[in-house]
Amino acid sequence: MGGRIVSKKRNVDGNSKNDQLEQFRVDDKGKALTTNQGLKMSEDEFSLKAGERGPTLMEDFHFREKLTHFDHERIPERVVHARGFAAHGEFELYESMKPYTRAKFLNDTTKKTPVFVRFSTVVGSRGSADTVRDVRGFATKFYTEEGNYDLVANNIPVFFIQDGIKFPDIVHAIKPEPHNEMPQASSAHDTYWDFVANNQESAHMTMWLMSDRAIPRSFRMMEGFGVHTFRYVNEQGKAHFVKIHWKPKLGVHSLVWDEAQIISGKDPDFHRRDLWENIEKGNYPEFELGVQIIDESDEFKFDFDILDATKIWPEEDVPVKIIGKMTLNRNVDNAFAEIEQVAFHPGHVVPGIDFTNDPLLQGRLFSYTDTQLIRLGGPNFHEIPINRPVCPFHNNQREGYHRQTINVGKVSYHRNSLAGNTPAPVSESEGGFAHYQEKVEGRKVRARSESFKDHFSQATLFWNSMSKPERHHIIDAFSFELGKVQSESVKQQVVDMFAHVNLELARVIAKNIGVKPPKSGGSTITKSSPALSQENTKFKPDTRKVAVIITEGFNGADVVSILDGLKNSGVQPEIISEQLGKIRGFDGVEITVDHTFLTTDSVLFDAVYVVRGSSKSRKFNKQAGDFVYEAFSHYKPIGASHDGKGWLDSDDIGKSAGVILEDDLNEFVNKFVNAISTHRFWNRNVL
Ligand code: HDE
Repeated sequence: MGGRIVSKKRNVDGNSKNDQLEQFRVDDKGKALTTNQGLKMSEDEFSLKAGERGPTLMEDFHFREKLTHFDHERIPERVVHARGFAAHGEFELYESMKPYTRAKFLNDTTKKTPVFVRFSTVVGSRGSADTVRDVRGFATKFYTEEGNYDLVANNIPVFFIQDGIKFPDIVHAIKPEPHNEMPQASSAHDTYWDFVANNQESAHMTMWLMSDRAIPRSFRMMEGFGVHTFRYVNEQGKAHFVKIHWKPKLGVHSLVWDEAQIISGKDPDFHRRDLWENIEKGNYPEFELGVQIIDESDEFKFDFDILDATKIWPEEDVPVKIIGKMTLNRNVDNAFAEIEQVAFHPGHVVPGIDFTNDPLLQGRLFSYTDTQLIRLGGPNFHEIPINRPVCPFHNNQREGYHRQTINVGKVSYHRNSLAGNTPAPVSESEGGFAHYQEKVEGRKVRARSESFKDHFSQATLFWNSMSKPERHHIIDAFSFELGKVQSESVKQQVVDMFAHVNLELARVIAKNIGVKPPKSGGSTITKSSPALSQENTKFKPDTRKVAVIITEGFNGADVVSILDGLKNSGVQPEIISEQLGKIRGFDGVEITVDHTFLTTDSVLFDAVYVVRGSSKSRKFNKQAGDFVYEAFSHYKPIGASHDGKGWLDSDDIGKSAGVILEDDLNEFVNKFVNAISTHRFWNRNVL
């Protein structure tokens, strides 16, 4: 096939999805320019005209083809989750799940399953910023030998609504308001909060949305949750209820809100850049797969309905069993072809995985194919390379827009005799999917089960589980968002509603936003779930970014030894100075500068190491001082050499928690790395 080929890096490598994608990759480099019909062209910059200064001619097929293709380059963005980024990887199983599910990729610990994962925000349009306050999508396509299995998850374990029929309502409410299309990518406006107050099933999810979970530090540092209760079904036909989790090896970490907002301007691509760069550097993100399992006979043993998607199963009550690990190890070749065209669907399952009657899940089972039909332009989107299963697929579906398969033969119906009655369904023992035979009976009703009507207990459980700083962040987030709401009535309704979650919480918010403090409310729930607090996650120095502020005349030997010490601990230092190029220490050591204060910003780093040097430039000193103070006020670790201490004198920064001064060189690296592992120091005196 002319023109098809490819960088060595991506060549066939035994990953069955990568091997399959190889045949579709085209490298145009070094080739003659042709039309789409393969005609080589002698000119590509001037349209065909009647005279040098005359009108362009209709006959110019090259011009028409080029412009027409360009005019049709865009497809509709996803109605939700429009902005996203993705990577390839693989899943390996630690322990066979055979007792629970017959899914082959969950039975055989010797096999690796190729995966493609798309992370996203929900509300913003495709060009919006990464670090907005929002839920993150976390959708994984497993290319298994039995067909594609999609785990279309979020980084928050519950949802705004309980029934799929209300999805257009919540989305209309949270998207920019229709009359002026503002605000972009934000829930801080009247219609979202009006929805919340008048649809109180959203209480629990709103607590999560106002928490640090909604401003993750990185896609690599988020949990993923399948949200719904699914079913695993084993070879004997026995079923268990399951909830599915992804647990990041780096722990679950967040930004602070002020920082997140600044990053939206300084680097709107912050999360995708972080994912891309770390994969390029070989810092492959890893997530462990966990399952919570409930026996069918225990369905009614909980004080909530396990089919209600606004409820979690507290991990302390139903432990998460870790069964495997996913590693993301390859960036995409082409964002449109792969990330924009990938089509996920919670209904893409394999034998051994089945649904429950969760009314939210039931709604999703309809919506995803429907949305792909408009977004990807017809029923053959499964043939787009990123969406193709790695196993063969055969049926009697034919034709439609953009059909690529050339099905040979004259038979395209079942049952037939002309093709020996094939393609034919196969039995379960031969790998055929059979729906779980759940017994259902009932009247046709438009109603919601009584067991779905407690909207506040788990919202309180969440609040009870938060640490002091996390509670402060939640109060600040409510106060920010409701502070942007215009309607006094909506503000009051929300405060009155959240009094049922926690009276004190509602009173503080009421004070901050200038409405009447609620007189009644409160909750009798005292239970907490430590697993919900990010304070109980893993803290590691790995891949944390440290800004090294330095000018000419530094102590080269010391700096090199400290940078090596940091790198050996997994930390990623980057050098910031007055200008790009190289700078020299007084002992002749040279260091390459990565950024200036023009090209980067304090908010883009996890910690700062202030080396200084001999620069007397007032501008540099001012910029460096601001940089350090900003990091300080975002509670980040700061390390300083003897020279660098000068920037820390004011505001007593030098005496604060998480500020490490370089007294003894060896000790310094250890102490600074420990501080970096702590991530943030909340007990600082920050105005
Ligand atoms: Fe989605 N959702 N959703 N959703 N969802 C879509 O499908 C929908 C829900 C989630 O990276 C859409 O291809 C309905 C819960 C992710 O491509 C659409 C309901 C959870 C993604 C759709 C829900 C999700 C989507 C838009 C309520 C967490 C991005 C474009 C019944 C478990 C996937 C598309 C990607 C995308 C419908 C609720 C996760 C319109 C009707 C709950 C991660 O089909």
